[in-house]
Order: sequence, then C-alpha cells, then structure tokens
Amino acid sequence: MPFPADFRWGVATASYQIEGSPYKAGGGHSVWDMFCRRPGKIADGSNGDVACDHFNRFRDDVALMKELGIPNYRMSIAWPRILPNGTGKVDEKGLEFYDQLIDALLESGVNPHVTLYHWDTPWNVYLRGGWLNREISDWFADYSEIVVKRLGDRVASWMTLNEPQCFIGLGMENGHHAPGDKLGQQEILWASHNALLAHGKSIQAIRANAKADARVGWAPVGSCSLPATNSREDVEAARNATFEMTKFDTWATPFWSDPVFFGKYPAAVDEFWSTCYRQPEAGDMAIIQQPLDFYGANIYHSGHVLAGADGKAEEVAYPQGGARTIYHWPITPDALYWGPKFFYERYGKPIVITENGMGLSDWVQTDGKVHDPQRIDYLNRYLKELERAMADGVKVDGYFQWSFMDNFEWNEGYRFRFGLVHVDYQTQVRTPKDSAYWYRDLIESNGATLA
Ligand code: GCO
Repeated sequence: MPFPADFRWGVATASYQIEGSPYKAGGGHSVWDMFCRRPGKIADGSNGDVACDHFNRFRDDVALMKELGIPNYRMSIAWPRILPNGTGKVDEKGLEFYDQLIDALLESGVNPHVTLYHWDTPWNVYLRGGWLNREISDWFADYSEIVVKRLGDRVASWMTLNEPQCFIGLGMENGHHAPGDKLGQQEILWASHNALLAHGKSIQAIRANAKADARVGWAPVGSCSLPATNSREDVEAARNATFEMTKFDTWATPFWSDPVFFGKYPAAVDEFWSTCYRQPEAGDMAIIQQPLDFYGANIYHSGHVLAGADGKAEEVAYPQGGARTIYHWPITPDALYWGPKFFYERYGKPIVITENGMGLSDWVQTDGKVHDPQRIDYLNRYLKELERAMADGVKVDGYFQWSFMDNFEWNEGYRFRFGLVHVDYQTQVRTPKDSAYWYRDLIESNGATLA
C-alpha cells in the first residue's frame, strides 16, 4: 500500500481568494485590491472585497472541514492584515484572527499548514518598488518573524512563497495578474532574485521561531515536461526538457529550484546576469540556499514531449477535442507521476503536492446537491498516478487538493469553481459537492478507495 499511515491528506486555500479583503476589517490594501479596480482586468468585474467572507465565517468553515474529515489544511496569511503598510505598525486584530483560526482548526483535529505569501503584497510595499526593491527581502523576513513568533507554536508546516512563477511571470512580466506590470527581462530577473532572497531570509526567520518539528518549504509551480511514451529516449528527453535551460525563462523549474536547493543559478541564467546592470551581492546565494524539509509543487497539467531524431524533446500536441478543464487546461494525470519523480530524483527531498485540482462550472442542482463527476474522475486519475510514483520509490509526504471551497479565481473572478464545497456568493451558503464526500471516503480509507 503506497500511502503510508502518516500521509498528509489535505485541502488548500489562499487568503485573498476566500477571506474578504483586509482593508474591509481595518487592515491595509494589497496589490490585488488595486488591480481589481482597473477596468477590464477581472473577467467578471469582481474583486476580493467579500469573497467567501471566510474572515467572518471561519468557525463554520472549520466545522465543515471537520465534518468532511479533512486532517490537513493549507492556508495563507494576508501580509496587509498583519502589517497594513507592509512594514512598521502591526495590526493586532489581524494576528488575533489567525490566532483564533488556528485554534479552531486544532480543536477540530485539522492541522494547519501555513503559506506566508500567496500574492497579496501590501499596496504600500508595491509603492516602494515591491519585488523590484531589494529591501523587500528584509521586510518579508520581518513580517515572517512576526507571524511565526505568534503562531509558530501550533503550525505543522510553513511555506514561504506560493508560485513565484506566477506573481513574477503573470504579475510583472505579462500583466495578467496584480500588480499588472509589463517589465523587461532584466527587471524580471532582478525581482525574481529579490523573491528568492525573501524566501531564504523568511526560512531563517521561520527556523528561528517555529516549533522544532515544524516542516519548512515553499510552493512553486511544478513545471515539467512529460514523456509521451515510456521509452528510455522519451523519458530522457522529457527530463532534459524539464531541467535544461537554454535561455532565461521565469517558468522553468531549475531557474527557481536550483538556487534554492543547490545555491546556484543555471548556466543560462548566469550568462544573462553577466549582461545585466545589477548583480547579486556576495553571500546572496548562501542565503537563498536554506535547508528545506520538502519539495512543494503545485501541479495541474503539463505538456508531453518525445525524443526527436537528435534526442531533443519535441512537443506533442494535445489531442484535438481532448478533455479540458474550464480553464481549457489539458487533463494530464501523468503530471502527478513524472513531476514528483523528476523533482525527487534531482532535488532529493520528499515531495508535497501543495496544490492539484480542477476548475469547473458547478451549480446546485434541482435535488439540492452538486454533482461533479468530472472532478471526482480528475482527482481519481491524478491520485492514481501519484500512487504509482510512490510505488516506484518516489517519497511523497502529502497531497493538498485545490481547493476546499469555491473562491475568487484571480483574473477569472468567480466564474471558475475549484472547490470541493460549492459557495453561493449571493447568500454565502456552502454546499459540499459530491467530490467532497468522495474525498472524505478516500482520506478515511487512506487511498484504498481509488478506482
Ligand atoms: C496557485 C494559485 C491558486 C489558484 C489555483 C487554480 O497557487 O496556482 O495560486 O490560487 O486558484 O491554482 O488556478
């Protein structure tokens, strides 16, 4: 049986997507508050002011988690709720909220796993340059210290940054996400370096203040290439395509994970650095390379490749009319086989799937229930592949389904639903979907009910 007795089954959410904005409760604004106010940026014109109103309804939400048998919960902290200006004065109310939330989780038998940054940069930090200002690494470390000092006696695991690929790539490179900038490659590299430094300094702050057995990591996008067949050549081509960088690319796994785990940038990135106006400082790489306890990866889908005549990877097109999610993402369950396998081989750390799930358009049907057989099938297929990876010797410590409940899906607004629990945004009524009960049974059987 591949899932060990202590396998961490869980669900995930993020602060801005569920809580309701901190500024509504006396905290600060974030870059997402501002971005949502720009016409045309959010597909349905919505924002996170109220979202799932989790800030006011967290006790009910935690009770629902208990009812659904969820043992682990990955949540994030809103930086502007703790420090309305990003630095300086702490808002005690913000800390109290998370204090109470974590106590409620523990009282309900749910272990909290906390991400310190899931994209809601305080607006005032952005005004001071945001990720382009090297000092952000110190501001983020200070914020981390404040949070971990307060909550660290109770939190099972800590993650620093969620998906730097997205808050840099989508947020600063193509402008699809907050803060909506479109910067040049040098600026992107500089901002990425500052994000890596912030990660390293935050890890130091976590280690200094968390309980001794807390597990520490981060949650990047698990970008990888998948072999189209199991032939040695195709597998080799996919592995190389995953880890070989021929040019600077913010989406490439080694751009982020080589500095974090090996303390150095891939050669192609160093080459690019040599042409840049500003360089890393001596000692930076040692700060970035902090020992981590696991390799976190958010994995939804990946592309397939096969070995061309010269052995190099050639992309294989997704079949016409092939199954897709509401995002039009292809459904590629083997991403939960090859991703964990490749990352485990290269970085040598136990894998935690920090996100995986499916966006759909779900609604409450005439029988009062939410039937979402596609999501059940999706999760079943992906988890079978994860199980196969584990049977083949890949160490996987946990799996966090995205997401506990429907929520604000960034620039798509409320149109796309990823939850196990349906949220009616007009009434805030929660309705567990069929998948929530399916997942409950799966957890209870420790994976034995996978079909
Ligand atoms: C992520 C995003 C989540 C999204 C989810 C679905 O970490 O990828 O942060 O917040 O909602 O991935 O797109």
